Parts: sequence; structure tokens; C-alpha cells
Amino acid sequence: MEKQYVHYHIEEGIAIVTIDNQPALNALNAPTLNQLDKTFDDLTKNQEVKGVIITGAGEKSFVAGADISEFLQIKGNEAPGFMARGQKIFNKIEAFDRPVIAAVNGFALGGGNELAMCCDICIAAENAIFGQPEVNLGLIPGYGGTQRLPRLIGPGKAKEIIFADERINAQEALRTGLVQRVVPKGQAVEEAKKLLKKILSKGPVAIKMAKKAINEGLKFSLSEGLNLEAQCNGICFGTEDKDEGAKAFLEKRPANFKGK
Ligand code: CO8
Repeated sequence: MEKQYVHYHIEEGIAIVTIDNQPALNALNAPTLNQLDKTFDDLTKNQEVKGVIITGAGEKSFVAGADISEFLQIKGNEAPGFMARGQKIFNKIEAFDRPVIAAVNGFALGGGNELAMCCDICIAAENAIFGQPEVNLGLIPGYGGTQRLPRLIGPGKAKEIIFADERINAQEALRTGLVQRVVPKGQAVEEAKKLLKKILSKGPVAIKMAKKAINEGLKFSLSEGLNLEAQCNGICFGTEDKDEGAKAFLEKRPANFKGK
């Protein structure tokens, strides 16, 4: 039987997905990527799941990148296919129709940083280290780092990180906007749960539409993005939750959203 490198459990509607390839600091080997892909297929079908947290096993590493021990076998003409496979999985995580939080508990290097950047929000433990060290291997980032990093933190800072393998700690990641919260070591998953519970207390269709408007709108011009925002809010206005939200406000009570 294949070793399980990705496992998850569900707590109060939150799926906690753990990448567990510990002797190799949770590096993403081929089976890990396949299992991550399958996990998100399962979570997509499971309507009990309202939100997801992705973390790494142990305290030392979130994910230390793609598995370098597999690189010697990969030839130049095969590499784009490997890259496309990883990018497709990361795109699936980014487009997951419920909120996804990265709880980064140590090294987030190469594919690890790229995985964290696919998540909606990133919470880092204070021992977290972020970087894109591919140039040390004579490579460039291949799971989205050259595209998502400059979009998140600007091209100059992204080039400093990618060209020079400048690794940044949790506080600097917070300053640059790569992460949204920094918590003491060992607390990232707990903080992610706390934030996700707050998000899940809101209207589920509204959260889904806000995610769609932000993610898809970033690819558009401002006017196209504004049009998308109006369309997405049109969907929200058509829900029972919109009436419940307005009534709850007027009746000075908490809203009881149904997600429809
Ligand atoms: N792949 C494979 N094994 C790894 C990786 C990795 N990315 N990172 C760590 N390991 C292994 C080490 O080889 C070591 O194994 P062993 O105990 O058998 O010798 C074990 O994990 C522990 O690592 P270290 O002893 O090195 O631990 P340190 O605390 O001294 O250092 C570091 C930790 C700084 C994280 C260090 O391990 C390191 O620099 N790792 C490599 C980080 C890296 O370069 N990541 C980027 C990889 S490339 C990438 O992600 C994208 C490529 C493009 C896509 C490719 C498509 C196929």
C-alpha cells in the first residue's frame, strides 16, 4: 500500500489537511502531490466541509519545496509537464469554493511558499521562514512562484527573494503582505481555526462570491472587475441569507445563515 503523505480530518466543518513527509521536511514528492490533488477532489465533493486549513506535520517545516531527490530523473523536455501538473493542483486549491487558510509552521520554501500563496489567507508561526531557493539548484520557481509572488508583494521584492534566495522570516513576511498574521510557535493551526470559525459565521454564499470576485477580478481590468463584483453581489442579493442578514440586523439579533 502507498505511504500516506497527506492526511486530513474534519472538526466542526473545518478540514485540517496535513502534509506529512517528515524526514524530508514535508517535501512534495510525486505521491504527495497526487494525494494532495485527491484530497481536494474529496473535499470539493464533501459539503460537510465549510473551510480548509493546510499545514505541515511537525514544528520544523510547513513544506520545504518540491522533492529535490526526484530532479535528476527529470529531463528538460519532460519538465514543463511536471510543472503543469503541480500548477494545476495549486490552481485547484486556489479556486476551491470555500475559504482555505495556510498555517505555516516552519520552512515554506520553493513549492512550500507556492502552496501557501494559493491559500486565501496565510498565518505564520514566528519560526516560519519563506523563500524561493530554486536558483541554488539552477532552476526557477515552477509551481507559480514567479507569478503569484510579484502579484502579492510587488516585483522588486519578489525578484530579491527569487534572484538572490533571500529568505524572509515571519515578521518580514507580515510586513510585505505575504502573510496576514504571525503567532507564537505551535499556534498557527489554532489561530487559523479561530479565524476560519469567524469567517464561517458569515453568509457562506457571500464568502464564496467575495472569493470569486477577488480571485477572478485580479486577472481583469478594474472595469471588468467591477462588473464581476456587481454580478457576484447580484447572486448574493438573490439568496435567503440576504433577507436573513438584513432582518437580523434590524431585529438586533445574530443572523442564522443557511447558505442559500
Ligand atoms: N527535497 C528533498 N529533500 C529535502 C528537501 C527537499 N526540498 N528539503 C529538505 N530535505 C531533506 C534533506 O535532504 C534531509 O534529508 P536527510 O536527513 O536524509 O539528509 C532532511 O530533509 C532534513 O534537511 P536538512 O538536514 O537539510 O535540514 P536543515 O535544518 O539543515 O535545513 C533547509 C533545512 C534549509 C530547509 C534545507 O533542508 C534546504 O535548503 N532544503 C531545500 C529547500 C529547497 O531548495 N527547496 C526548493 C526546492 S525546488 C522547488 O520547490 C520547485 C522546483 C520547480 C518545480 C519542479 C517540478 C518537478
